[in-house]
Amino acid sequence: MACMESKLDSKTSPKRRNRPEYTDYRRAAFIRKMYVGEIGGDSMTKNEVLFEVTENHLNTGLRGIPVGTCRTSFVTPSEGVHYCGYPISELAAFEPEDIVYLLFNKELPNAEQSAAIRQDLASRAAVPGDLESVLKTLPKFGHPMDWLSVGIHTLGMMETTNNWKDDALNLIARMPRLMGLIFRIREGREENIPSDDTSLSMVERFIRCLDLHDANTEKMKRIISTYLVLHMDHGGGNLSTFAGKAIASSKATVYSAMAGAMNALSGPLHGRANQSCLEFVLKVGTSDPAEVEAFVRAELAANRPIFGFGHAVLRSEDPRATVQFELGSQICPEDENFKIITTLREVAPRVLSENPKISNPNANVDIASGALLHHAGLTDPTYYTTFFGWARVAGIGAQIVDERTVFRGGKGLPIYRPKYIAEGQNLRHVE
Ligand code: AMX
Repeated sequence: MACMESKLDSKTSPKRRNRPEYTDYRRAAFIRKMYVGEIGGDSMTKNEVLFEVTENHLNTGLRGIPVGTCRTSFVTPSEGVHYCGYPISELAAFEPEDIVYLLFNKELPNAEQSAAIRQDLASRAAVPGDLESVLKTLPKFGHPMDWLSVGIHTLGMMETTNNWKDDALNLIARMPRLMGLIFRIREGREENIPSDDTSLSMVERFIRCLDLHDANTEKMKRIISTYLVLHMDHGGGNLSTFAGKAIASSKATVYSAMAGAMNALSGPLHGRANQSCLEFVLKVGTSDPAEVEAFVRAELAANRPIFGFGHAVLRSEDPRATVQFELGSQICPEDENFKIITTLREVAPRVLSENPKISNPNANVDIASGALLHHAGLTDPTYYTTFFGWARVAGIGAQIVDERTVFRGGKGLPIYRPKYIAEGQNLRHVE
């Protein structure tokens, strides 16, 4: 096995020393080059050494090890996620349909293309079977992410074309109805569900299905639209995207791959963190700075995480958090939860900075999304990860289509097969 002297940061803990991203100067150089466009696409030469694998890299969850290329998005430590080169902060005001177009076509649509993608999605939107009857059989106490995964599988059983792009776009177009039905049926509001109106936008179709009489639908639309745009993609290696692409590499269907991706997203270390964040905000329960600081310190003393702060890649406030704070200050500055997260945003980074091992004490995307969804009338945090999943279906779908139909001159990537090295398994024989 090739071994290389690692350049260790003297400030790093032994635990961090084992992480490739902190120990391998080649990775730092690789990332720098990638961000300035020296690596990727046509500029990559086939023989260039990108990374050297040492024993330190084993059993680290592939963290930081380059395994492929991504045409839809990348993440930088300072500006966060970019879709097809555009920093997310510049895309936040677009409609979700336009960002679906961007992820699939790698260009923002002009007015004509924008109208065409809406029409295309509308033409694919009708659910091709009795989804309601299937959802009505599911246990009401099951987690909404499990409902989402079953719902996606069910859509696949109802119709799969086996054309990667058609299946990905069909699923994106059917997600609003699936999402609305999950809410309605799981909450026991099974009667008088409005029929789908495919002439509406994706978010409007979800809101129509939800049919919450006391909700401010304009605010809800703005909050959910922004949420979807901010969460649609996040590079190629996040767990749900990676899992979805790995499953699709066996030529399983888009629906099977996406249901698997949603299962990965449902974990508390991945997508379900946004549910935990709002639960955390509700637990803080005050926007008084001194009380919030005492709460944060008590949580840290009890070895509990300060939800909504920190990030594996970003080293400044996540621009997706900044966008949502700006949105909240426009539409709900007096909302109690919004006031709590505003105080947390001032207090927590200062307290977390006292601990030098925390790489990024600033707010992440999850700090604000729950407070905004709550303000919109979606008050049960158990559902929040399904919005994340809804959004990610676009990015994961686009990445699956790229891997299956664009890479290797259109032949698609081979089936994923990373190497594992045998441990504790000396050859022996049954006596
Ligand atoms: N509260 C308490 N401790 C924190 C912390 C926080 N917000 N952020 C980092 N730390 C701790 C880590 O647990 C780690 O401790 P350890 O050495 O004892 O294991 C140490 O500081 C160093 O961590 P790091 O290198 O700065 O970050 P990471 O890549 O290991 O973890 C993350 C990143 C997001 C998991 C972490 O910051 C965290 O747990 N945050 C709180 C939970 C949260 O908000 N999750 C949502 C993530 C949103 C997202 O990524 N999309």
